[in-house]
Amino acid sequence: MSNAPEPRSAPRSAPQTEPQTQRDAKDAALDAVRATDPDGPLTTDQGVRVDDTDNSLAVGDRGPTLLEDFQLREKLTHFDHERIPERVVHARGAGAYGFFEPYESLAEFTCADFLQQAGRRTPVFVRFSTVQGPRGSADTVRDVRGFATKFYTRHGNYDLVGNNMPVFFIQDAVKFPDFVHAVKPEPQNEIPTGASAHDTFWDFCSLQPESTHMLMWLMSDRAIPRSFRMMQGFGVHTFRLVDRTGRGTFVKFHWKPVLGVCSQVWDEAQLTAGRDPDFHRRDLWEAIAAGDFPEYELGVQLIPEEDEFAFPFDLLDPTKLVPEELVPVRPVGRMVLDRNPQNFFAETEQAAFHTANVVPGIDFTNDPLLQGRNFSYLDTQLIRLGGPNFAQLPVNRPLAEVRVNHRDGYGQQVVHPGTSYAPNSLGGGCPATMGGGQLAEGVFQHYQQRIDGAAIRRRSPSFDDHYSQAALFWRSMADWEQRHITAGFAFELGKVEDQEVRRRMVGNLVHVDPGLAAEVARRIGVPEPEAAPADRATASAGNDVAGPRVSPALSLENLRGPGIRTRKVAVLAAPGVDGGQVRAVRERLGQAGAGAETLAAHGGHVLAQDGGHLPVDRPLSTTASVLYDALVVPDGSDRTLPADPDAVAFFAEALRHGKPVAVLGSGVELSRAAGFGAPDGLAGVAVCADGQRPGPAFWDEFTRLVEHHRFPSR
Ligand code: HDE
Repeated sequence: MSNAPEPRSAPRSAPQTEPQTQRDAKDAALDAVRATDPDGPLTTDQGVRVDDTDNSLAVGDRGPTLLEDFQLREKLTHFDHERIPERVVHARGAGAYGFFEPYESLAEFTCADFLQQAGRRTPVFVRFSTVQGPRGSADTVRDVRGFATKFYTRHGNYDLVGNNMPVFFIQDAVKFPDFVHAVKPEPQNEIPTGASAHDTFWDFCSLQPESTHMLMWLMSDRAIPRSFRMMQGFGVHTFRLVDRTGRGTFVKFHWKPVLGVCSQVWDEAQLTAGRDPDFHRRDLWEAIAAGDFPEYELGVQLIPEEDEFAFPFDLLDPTKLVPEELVPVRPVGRMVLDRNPQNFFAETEQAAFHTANVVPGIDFTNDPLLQGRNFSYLDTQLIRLGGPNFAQLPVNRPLAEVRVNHRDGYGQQVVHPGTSYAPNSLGGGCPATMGGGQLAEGVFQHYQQRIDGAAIRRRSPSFDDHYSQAALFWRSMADWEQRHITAGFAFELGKVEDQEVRRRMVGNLVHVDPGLAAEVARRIGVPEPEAAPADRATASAGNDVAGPRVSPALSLENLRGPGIRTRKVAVLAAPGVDGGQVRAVRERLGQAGAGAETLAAHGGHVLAQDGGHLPVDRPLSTTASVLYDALVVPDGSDRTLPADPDAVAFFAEALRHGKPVAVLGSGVELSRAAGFGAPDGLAGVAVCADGQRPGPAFWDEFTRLVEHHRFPSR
């Protein structure tokens, strides 16, 4: 007998929580494949209605199951084949739909249709990811984050497949399998998951000094973002914009989050991985569901072709960035993510990005990493998505019309009538190519590059300088960022068993900064390396152009966003708490766009000082300070809070992780119980003394602290 509940009128597959947003063309196009009438009767794949899905067809009460049970066989067979290979890198990710709109026309530089008109919206799908870990790994590991955007433009799909760091580990795609084999878990035991702190990774990097610049980013707090909504994105390579006349302009792409760039601190990230391994995925989903749509500004660094050799590095070298002090980032549009997918597998997992998905007006350069990627992404989708028809999957389908002579293959969805070759006369010569040269609207024309040279296997000498920009990055960091980078190296190399690898890596760091190398050496117990030859800070690429000594645009200190929108604040409560204060702080934070949650020893309500019942959002035992950005300890809970180990740990952890804290009146007792005494004078802590009323000035100060995000100097 089945205990199945009665079918409901509203099926669960429909998104329940999402606010209605304006429907765009991609959303409307997906209607054609959305399961219709999911609350109708259950059927087989063949549409035959099923009377019982709980019992197999068997002989008598206790007899064998019959092969004849086609419903059982279909159900098991489909289940047996549910899994597809995960992405070989970037396996763990989360996606969202939205739109992009330019602020201005970029017609002066590119004929890309979606960049021609201010305010004209193009639907997008974005997938964020980690790199090393498998699909089920934790979100908050130290790692690079993928930031891949598919623009469904009127002239075909354009994919900007970037990362949250502007450089990469290697210069040539031929090294990618080596690099990935080294960073992935060790082959004998598949340890560690979602981490680069192991021998093979550092062995490779120590022998491959071109990775040094990227390692500086990886050891910095950029590798432990607070959320996908608060990290930058970069196209990494130098690409090329092409205008209607065929003129090219070099371009670097940047995404800047409107909320500012915020990171976790290392210990916090580690604890978060245990408390909520889905921390980033959940954050993205919940923000969109709540209508707090993540927004990023698209910026471009434009470099005229004649300036190709005007830099102290090679523009084709993906281990180099173009300092914003040399070429400012010009904001050209914004992207808003306003719709969660309805089915993770169908949409996010089956999304297939490809660097070679370009549209008229955007082209490649000879960056050897990019050239290899242009092969690899299509190739990997063939195995991952099971054949050549993955572009027909709903999430990948362009909004532009598709007319091809490709035929057949696994999972072909299109019923093509007529001929499939060119030239043909029987099909009326269709589909025809457009021809017509540069001016033909919407036709892809390859940038006409003059190339002449011998086929050689040799890295360009202009790629030789591996340390100048690593040193630039180091010099551009605030003190606390340098401390975190040092600690990052010490942690990772401290996990390396092979002493020679440790020593060699520290030897590389001398070229970045002798002080950094010496401190890391001391912490991991290897001899301090000899000083390097003079710092070649600005020389390279065969020319004498100087770069900046520091680049303030690289420091997180300068990338904080304005306001406190979407920050999460915990308010601790216990019997006797000042209920009015709790309500007031929640209201204030709400007005500023932040979310506050009241936490107590148990769920339900707590009895406040004024006799009122204060609703509790979560019991303390089910949550942790690492899941919040700031903490408020109101007046009046001093009788029980300081004796509650969960509350004491919550407070101590928030302080340790440099989070903004407001302590009001007798709330100070919790600070004492946590071993911090009276916390006056601690950076990032606002204290309202016992007997005083927190006025607007106090709450303004606390809001400023929350805006500052973290106080790592504490
Ligand atoms: Fe990727 N990369 N990559 N990569 N990459 C993949 O494609 C590859 C590189 C990036 O959310 C794979 O569909 C090579 C740089 C992102 O689906 C694969 C090289 C940057 C994603 C692949 C690189 C990236 C991928 C694995 C060196 C930043 C996830 C599954 C030549 C600019 C996209 C897949 C998503 C995924 C190859 C280097 C970003 C195997 C060969 C540099 C964001 O094709």
